[in-house]
Amino acid sequence: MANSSGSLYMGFDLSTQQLKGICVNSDLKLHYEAKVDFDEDMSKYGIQKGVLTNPAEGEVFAPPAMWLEAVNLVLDRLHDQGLDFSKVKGMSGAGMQHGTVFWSADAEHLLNNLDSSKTLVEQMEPGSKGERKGAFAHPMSPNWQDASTQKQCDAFDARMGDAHMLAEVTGSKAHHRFSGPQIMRYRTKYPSHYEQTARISLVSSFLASVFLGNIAPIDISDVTGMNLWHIDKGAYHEDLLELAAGGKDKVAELKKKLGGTPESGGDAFGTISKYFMQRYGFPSDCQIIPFTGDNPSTILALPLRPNDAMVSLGTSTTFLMSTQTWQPDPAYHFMNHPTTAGLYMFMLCYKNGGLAREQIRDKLNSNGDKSWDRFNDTAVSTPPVSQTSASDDMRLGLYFPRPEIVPNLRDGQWRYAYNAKNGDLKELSNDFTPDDARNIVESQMLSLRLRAASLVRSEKELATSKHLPPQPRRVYLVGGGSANPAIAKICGEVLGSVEGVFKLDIGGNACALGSAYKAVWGCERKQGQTFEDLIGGRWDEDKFVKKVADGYKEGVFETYDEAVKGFDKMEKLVLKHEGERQGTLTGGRVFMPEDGHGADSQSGKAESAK
Ligand code: XUL
Repeated sequence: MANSSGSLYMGFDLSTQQLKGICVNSDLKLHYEAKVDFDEDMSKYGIQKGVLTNPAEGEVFAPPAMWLEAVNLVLDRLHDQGLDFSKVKGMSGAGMQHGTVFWSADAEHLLNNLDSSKTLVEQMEPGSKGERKGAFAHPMSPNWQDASTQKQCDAFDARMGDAHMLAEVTGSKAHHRFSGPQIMRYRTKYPSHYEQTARISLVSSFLASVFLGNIAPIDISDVTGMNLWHIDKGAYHEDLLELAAGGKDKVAELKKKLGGTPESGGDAFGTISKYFMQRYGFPSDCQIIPFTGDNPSTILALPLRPNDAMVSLGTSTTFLMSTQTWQPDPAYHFMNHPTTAGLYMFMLCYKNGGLAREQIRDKLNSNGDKSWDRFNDTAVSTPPVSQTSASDDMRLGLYFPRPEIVPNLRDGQWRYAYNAKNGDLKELSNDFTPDDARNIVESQMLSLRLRAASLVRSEKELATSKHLPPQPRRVYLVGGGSANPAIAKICGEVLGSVEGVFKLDIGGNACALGSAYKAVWGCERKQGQTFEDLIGGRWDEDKFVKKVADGYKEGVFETYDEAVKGFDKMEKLVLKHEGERQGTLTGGRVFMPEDGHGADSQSGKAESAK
């Protein structure tokens, strides 16, 4: 299709706390953006930070009815800004990964026959006493922060042999939040609701379904966040389905509930439903391009090349790369790339991030001041790993205000001195010192460097044409912490990205932008044209990204090479000590709950200097 000027494309991001809607043109420029904040706008649902919880069972969930209400509201807000929906030729969207929505047998009919004079929620979740009516067989959607499925996770790992084998097959070991274990628990906790569930969507395909007016397929990338998809075969894994469904004879029924997953991330599911044409004036040919998970969508916010990395510095930390290398491991995730067959998305998801840095900032300020000035000044004036000379010990630490899963460790802080010459580790007093400002950022970046090491390759330094040690080509920062120059500087020094550290400077939010770009690609690509090619061709580097820090620095990078070894050793030692401690406390099996975590990619207040 030709690059039709005047066309607009929408992208949505349905995250834990907000629904964002944005609009770009064919040249990828941002024109409109609006959001609905659940705590602010939807407090009547009783949610906090977008969710409801049942701490006794580790459950975290949210009502899809609230999201329906948010869809109307975000479109109303875009309309109030002057968005002419009749120009919208296509849309795509993203949803927080892993969450499931359980549709009733009436859902499809309801979605198909909506009265445009009424809101979505009044027609699809009319409220019921006793028997459920409306579009949902179950009123809640388990959230990615849910931690109620340890038993089911054990069963999933065991079904393939162990966590390594499950990761080998599905790209990830069993995780509490992943949809397979969640569906298994739902079936046993709410058998009648499971029975009444005609279809199961992920959060992304739920949102796509609303716009499509039919239950939309789960997309090729988000399907790999379920622990159910055999990545190599490109199909659901029968044994894992059997486990989730509760028997061989139940597999076909679960398959039907899940529906098919098309191979292409770019072929439209269909056109927008009549409801949105009549109520908002969308054109009848507005294409619904597959909606995907928030992390896969985030990597589409720019033409990310192999060996480029994205680091999302929100409440949690996420590291994303697009790669051809298939190297699964229980410590991280491999997922199908959302647009390009043969590519994978490598993802590291930490639970800790912004909060850990804020704690150190608050210790440094000590007067309740929330400014980052002192933290930043201290961080950049402290030498790498607190070494004033190469013979000094390196100061390393772990800072986890919340239980972490990379590695699987309780909340707490640990500080060590590492002697790089003889490999000795000495535990330090666990009290705060100002060096922590640098050491905490180093700690977070060293963990990324350690785990991404085998995926990055050697780059040639442009100026000298010299081959450098393996490292990312570029690091792109997104999320609240990306506004902080000290974090960007240390990130560049530790990860050593040869071209430096960059920040998206296009406005909007990376995840919603990725979706809008996916819609542009889905609608305007020529036969066989890849996402990278189309978006790369329209990408205005000077306007869309800003270099915020240098990367590779000879000498510093090599110092961190030594530090990574010490960091790895320190983590293993702490894990061993904690294992022993737990063992003596419980007298038996060591169980470290894998609490919720992840990249609600744009969350976290901006860690700017002011
Ligand atoms: C990823 C994850 C989170 C959610 C919410 O595995 O659980 O990043 O996608 O953002």
